[in-house]
Amino acid sequence: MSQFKHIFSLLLVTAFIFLSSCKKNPRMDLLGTVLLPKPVSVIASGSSFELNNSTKILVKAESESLLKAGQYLAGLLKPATGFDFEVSQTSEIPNSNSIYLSISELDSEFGNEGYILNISEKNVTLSANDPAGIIRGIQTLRQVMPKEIEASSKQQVSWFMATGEIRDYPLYEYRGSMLDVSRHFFGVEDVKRLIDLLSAYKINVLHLHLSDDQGWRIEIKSWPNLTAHGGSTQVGGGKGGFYSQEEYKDIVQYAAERYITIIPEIDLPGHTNAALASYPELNCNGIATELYMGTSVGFSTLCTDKEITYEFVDDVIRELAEMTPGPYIHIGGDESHVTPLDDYISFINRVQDIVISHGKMMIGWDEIAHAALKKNAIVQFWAKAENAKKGVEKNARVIISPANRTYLDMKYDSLTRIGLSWAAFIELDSAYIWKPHKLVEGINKENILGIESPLWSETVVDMEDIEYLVFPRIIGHAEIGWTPDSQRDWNDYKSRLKKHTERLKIMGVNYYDSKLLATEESEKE
Ligand code: TNX
Repeated sequence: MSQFKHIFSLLLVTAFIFLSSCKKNPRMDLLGTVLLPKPVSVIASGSSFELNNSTKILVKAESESLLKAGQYLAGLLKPATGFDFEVSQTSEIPNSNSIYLSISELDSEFGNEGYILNISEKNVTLSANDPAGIIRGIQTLRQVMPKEIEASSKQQVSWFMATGEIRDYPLYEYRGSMLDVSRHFFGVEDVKRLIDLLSAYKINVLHLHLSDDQGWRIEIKSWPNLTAHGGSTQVGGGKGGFYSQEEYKDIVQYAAERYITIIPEIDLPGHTNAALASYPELNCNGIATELYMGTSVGFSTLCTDKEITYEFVDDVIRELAEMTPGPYIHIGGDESHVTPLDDYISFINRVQDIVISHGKMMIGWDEIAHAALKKNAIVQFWAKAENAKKGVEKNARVIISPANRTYLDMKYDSLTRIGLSWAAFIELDSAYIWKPHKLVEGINKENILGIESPLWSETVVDMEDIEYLVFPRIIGHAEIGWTPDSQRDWNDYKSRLKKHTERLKIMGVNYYDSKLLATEESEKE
């Protein structure tokens, strides 16, 4: 009898071990996970993977940038999980409890930024043709995790994520935002925070509007008074500021680690009062102007028939090009209302040659389409469709930034506490429901480099203001730039965005709480 008892308890123990070893992960649905921008394809497999304190981040050996991507991921996951991830290179494909990053040969449609994210009960694998795709896929992985992952301190949460496979790549190669640091100046930390927030939505360009009538914001060693004097104030008379070359390089590097290209803009030949106030010789009458702290535009111009003007432009663009690894320099070109058109055209033609001589591609606001555009010139459509069309006729590619859809400084509605409204009120639906290739007849998908959302800062004074105008509108623009049109739908986007605001709260983003996202009575639980 006692022998029988013994066998029985042995059986019990075995059964217990067996059962606990196949403890099922909770069932979860990847298709129900909110992803912004929406990926090209999602297949759900109905189970879950649990990230825990023995999960490893492994990267395929051979690539330094892949190791960096792994460290970037560990840095994102650490604050909320408290896990000290081991990030290491491996030459074997791991099979359990790891997040494995690898460069593999994916089909050509994945390009540089596409990725495949596969989540099984045992493992997560992320593969791409290029580290840029790994960084984009990491943003998706973040959104597959519980929203608490965005917290800056340790959370008591089980880190389960739904299993399945996401295959994804962008619609447009250029998905940008712009920050005007001239009208009001924003320091390096603010710019880095913005870069981090933009990177979460797979935005890959940050255009910095570095000079305007109200302030010159980038150190140019050969013309030091530009910042010493021209950077000393801002709209409303505050103390202004500027980036030293070291600080600018630091921003460029920080952005590059997130595979974001910085595009520096020096606005020419108009919007140049800060330069004209700093150097009398740049004025036709040889007399320096006064610093300007107002907001109206279109009154200033460089003296287009003085040779020193071109020496100045050459020095500025050379120094900028030297510290800008990205392929573009933006030369402004907008609203030069006091430059006669013929002078404007010959000026832009010369500046274009200067940009090319420093190995960069020229971007300009749509007015530059009046000039003799050369190969690789890019026209940024903000105001006049006929200019953008003229650019396309001259074989330029177009960045789509129509003021009435993409200008982040436009108020949401008449009650918005900051912002302008000259182009439109832009509520979340108006920011989302449009297609770049349907805006202007004759400007088709192949003419479009991508889309960009500028934030002009006449009324924007601090990071809270920036976040209020940028979020959540830019998430819609990010989706327009990334997701195939056939997969975009306002109601679907709206319901994803509504859920996503819980995540924005944890990220500490001061987003605009639009009434369009308010929960209707019938939807309340
Ligand atoms: C127009 S857009 C401008 C900017 C202003 C902005 C305000 C463009 C190329 N020029 O100088 O800041 O409107 O919305």
